[in-house]
This record gives sequence, C-alpha cells and structure tokens, in this order.
Amino acid sequence: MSRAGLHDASREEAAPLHTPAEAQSYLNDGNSLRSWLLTTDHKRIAILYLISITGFFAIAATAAAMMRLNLLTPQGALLTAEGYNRAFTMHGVIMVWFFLIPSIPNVFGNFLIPLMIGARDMAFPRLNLASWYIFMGGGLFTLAALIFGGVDTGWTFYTPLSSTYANGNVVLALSAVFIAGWSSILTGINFIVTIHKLRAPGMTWGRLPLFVWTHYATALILVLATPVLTVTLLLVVAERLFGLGIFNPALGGDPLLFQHLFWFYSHPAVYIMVLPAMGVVSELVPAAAHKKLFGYWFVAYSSLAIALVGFLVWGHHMFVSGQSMYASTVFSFLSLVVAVPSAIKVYNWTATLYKGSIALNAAFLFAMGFIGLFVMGGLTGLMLALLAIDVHVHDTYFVVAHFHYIMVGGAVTAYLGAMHFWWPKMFGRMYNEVWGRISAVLVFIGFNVTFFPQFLLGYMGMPRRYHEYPPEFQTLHVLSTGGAGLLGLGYALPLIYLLYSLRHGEPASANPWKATGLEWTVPSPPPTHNFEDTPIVVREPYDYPLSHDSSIA
Ligand code: HEM
Ligand SMILES: [Cu+2]
Repeated sequence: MSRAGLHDASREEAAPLHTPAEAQSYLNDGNSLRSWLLTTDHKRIAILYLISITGFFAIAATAAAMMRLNLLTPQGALLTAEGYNRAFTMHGVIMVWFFLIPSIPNVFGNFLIPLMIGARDMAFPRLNLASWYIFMGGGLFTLAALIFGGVDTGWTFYTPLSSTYANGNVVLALSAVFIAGWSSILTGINFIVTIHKLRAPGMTWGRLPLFVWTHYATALILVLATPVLTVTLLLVVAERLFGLGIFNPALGGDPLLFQHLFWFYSHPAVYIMVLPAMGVVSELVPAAAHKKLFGYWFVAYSSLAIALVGFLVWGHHMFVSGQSMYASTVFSFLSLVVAVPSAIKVYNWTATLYKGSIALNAAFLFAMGFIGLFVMGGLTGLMLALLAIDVHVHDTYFVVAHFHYIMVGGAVTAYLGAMHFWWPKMFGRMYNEVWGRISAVLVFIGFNVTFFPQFLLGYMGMPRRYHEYPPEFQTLHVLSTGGAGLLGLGYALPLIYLLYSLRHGEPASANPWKATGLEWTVPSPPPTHNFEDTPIVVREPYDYPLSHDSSIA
C-alpha cells in the first residue's frame, strides 16, 4: 500500500501533518529558473504549459475583443477590412493550435496521467520536455507572424488564397503550425507508451480512470491525424515559395485537394479538443455525485469509437465545395453516426447524477456548464451535418456559433472545471469557493449571451468573416459583444482568485473532495517522485462512496 492511503488523507484534513511549505514537493524541488526550464518532471512540464498557454490565450482573446468591438456598428467601429481579416486569423490560429489543442492534454494530461496510473513519470520524460520546447518554437513563429504584420487567410489556410494570392506572413504562420504539430505528435506517442507500459500492478484497463481512456483516444488522433496536417502545410509552403503546383490547376494541381487534407486532420482535431474535456467531466461528475460512474465501458469504448469514426466525416465541411452528391450523402450519414458515441456519454453522466447527493461546488458547476453547452453544440452539429440545412447556413454565423458552443462552451468550460478540481492537488492550496461559483455562473451566462445570438444571425444570413454588415443585424451583434464582456469577466476572475490562493489559500489536504483515483492518495502538492512505493491497485474505479477503512491502493 502506498504511504498516503485515503484513510490517512482524511485524517490529514482535520489536522494537517505538515504545512506544504515544509514538505518536499515537486514545487519546492529547486527554485532556480534552470531547475524549471531543464526539468523532466511531468508535473513541472505541465506547469510550463499552463503558463505558456495562458499567455497565448490572452493574445487570442485580445484579437477576439477587437473583433467584437468592431462589430458594434454596421460600418465596423475599429478595424479596417484588412485588419479584421488579420484579427480573425490570429485569433483562430492561436486559439486552436496554441491554446485549445494543448490545453487539457498538455496541462492536466501531463500532470495527471502518471499519477492516475501509479507511475513515477511519463515513459519518455526528456521527450516530454522537448515537446514543450518545440511547442514554444512554434509559438515564437506565430508571434513573429503577428509582429511582422499578421496573416489574412483565416485559420483554415485554404488554397489558392494561402498558396498564391494572400499577402502577409503566410509562410511564417504555416511554419508555426507545422512546428507545433510535431509537439502534438511527440506528446501523443508519450501518452500511448505511458498508458501501455507504466500502469501500476493491478491497474488493469478496466480500472483506468476515464480521464486516462479519453487521453488514450486523443493520443491516437494526435499521432494518426497530425502528420497529415504537417505535411499538407509544408506543401503549401513549398507551393508559395517554389511554385510547386500541387494545389494550382494551371500546373495540374487541385485547390480542393487542400480542403480534403486539411479537414482529414481538422475534423478529428475537433475531437482532440473535446475528448479530453469529456475525460474531465467523467471524473468531476462521479466525484460531485458521490456515485459510481454509470456505464464505465460504454464511456471508455465510446471514446475509441469517436476517435475512429471521427476520421470518416471530414467531407461535411465541403458540402458546397462541389464534391459529388454521392460523397456528400455518405459524409452526411457518417456525421450522424459519429454523434451517437457522444450522446452515449451525455446519457451516462446524466444517469450518474440521478439520485446522487450532489455537491454543487465550483468544479461541478463548470462540468454542468460543459454538458449543457456541449449538447447545444452537438445538436447544432447534427443540423449542419444534414445537407439540406448546411447548404443554407454554410459560412454563416450559424457555423461560428456551433463550433464555439463545442470548443469554448464545451472544451474551455471543462478546462476551467479541471482547473478548479485539481488546483488543490497541483498547488496544495484551496481557492475561494464562492468566487469559483460566481465565475462558473458568469461564464455560463456570458457565453450564452455572446453566442446564442450568432445562431440567429447566421440563420438570418449574416456571413462569417465580414467586418461590416447591414444595419438590421446590429441589435444581435451588440448583444453578442455585451455577452463577450461578461464572458471575459468570467474568465478573468479565476486568474485573480487562483493566483491569490497560492499565497493566501488554506493548505489543501491530500483528498479535499473525497474523490477516488490514485492522484488523491499522494500529498498535495505531490512529491517529485509521486509515490513513495509503487501502489498496488485492488479496487474498481469510481468506487463511491469511499469506504474510509480501505484505500484505493
Ligand atoms: C465534438 C466536437 C466538435 C467540435 C470541436 C466542432 C468544431 C467545428 C468547427 C471548428 C467547425 C468550423 C470549421 C470552420 O469552417 O472554420 C465546425 C463546423 C462543422 N461541424 Fe462541428 N464540431 C464538433 C462536433 C460536430 C458534430 C458532432 C457534428 C455533426 C454530427 C458537426 C458538424 C459540423 C459541420 C457539418 C460543420 C460545417 C459547417 C459548414 O461549414 O457549413 N460538428 N465544427
Ligand atoms: Cu467536422
């Protein structure tokens, strides 16, 4: 049995055995910059990612704020047409590749997977650090593209615009994403090998926390889809610099080929963003309801199903590109199929809550926000997957609203849920719970006020990526900008009270939420080597309510 069983953990809460400052932890194991920048500790690497993606989020959010302010008036209140194009491109590129894709996997996956499976570190700790450096290299290229004047192709880099016509730093931006892609691939490999090879004795596949299952599925996508993107972007660079001709009809190429290759990566990539979020919610819901998760194997296998079927639906982004009607029909059908495993998860979370004694804490409120907003995003995805609807609303604000409901309402809300759930574990401090709840409610309301009007705008015909619009759309645009203000406040608050907690928060016990999972059996914050002795797992996952006389390990 590992040293800190759950039994000890609950005693520790009443009378802390030691203050976090005295105990050896990964946080005080060397304070120099060097000890952080050359660390191979998965927990410290997670913190490096946390800091860097918070910075990227701030830049991309600034671009979003500029766009929303611009859209306050029909003529465009702030930006030129060209400036607006550059703002949405930077916003999309940074949010997708430098915030959302690394968010839950690289921060919480890195921190938690070894702890959850009873390992001392990742399978390849130095590769893990290398992934962060590569990621930052990509980030520097993005910042360079921004500083030297930006890019106006949109995050989708469609040819022939990106390969032939666009001005600006297209090559820099493409290289940035190319480099970041390698970081993704290495992280994926590390996750897969770690989960296969480093599980503690007794940690069978059927005992893995679902967070680990969803990260396994995510890692498969990272490894199988990302190379397609990186090669494709490299081809566009070659086309721009050397006139290669892969996407140029005059040279025998085909611009539509780019869209196929891009979406072959980018539809699966939307699951890179959302599967880890589903993993987070699968931990938060049983912990809040104090109940065993309903339908463990359904949730586990539906993650794999999503990862695999997600590869077969990319053509739903190309219904109006001139692809054959036959292909569109098949893609439409498969898109409806891929929604089934997502729906299964939603039913299982709901069934878990049924008759639970639910603790309405901040982390759980964020998890509930995820479920509601994800369902809205998923159902509108089904609408878009129907050819008859998509032909009308393609390239309108309806699509913008759809993917923000999933990526922001869903994935970012779950990221904040994870932050509130595991913050005490990561930093050994409790934050102010009341402020946490206020932030969760603000995010939920602010999000809906921002993005619901965009469904209506799109349905009425407002195209996406326009910097000005007919006056009849103004009311809804003003509403959306107002909501964005609330949402921004909801996002800024945690930054304040979480940072405040680092100095002034109550010391956290090993298991403040009385949750199952090996990560809660080690002190908060965990020692550098995670476990004193290798834990031996004898219990099933989500064995709620916790019986106090036994421990997981
Ligand atoms: C689960 C997570 C999902 C995420 C993160 C996501 C994200 C996105 C994104 C980013 C776009 C816009 C791409 C662009 O043009 O810039 C998009 C469009 C689209 N999504 Fe989703 N989506 C998700 C789920 C679904 C589901 C379940 C379906 C259908 C069953 C779906 C159907 C569509 C369709 C058809 C479009 C294209 C609309 C158009 O451009 O006309 N999505 N989604
Ligand atoms: Cu898609």
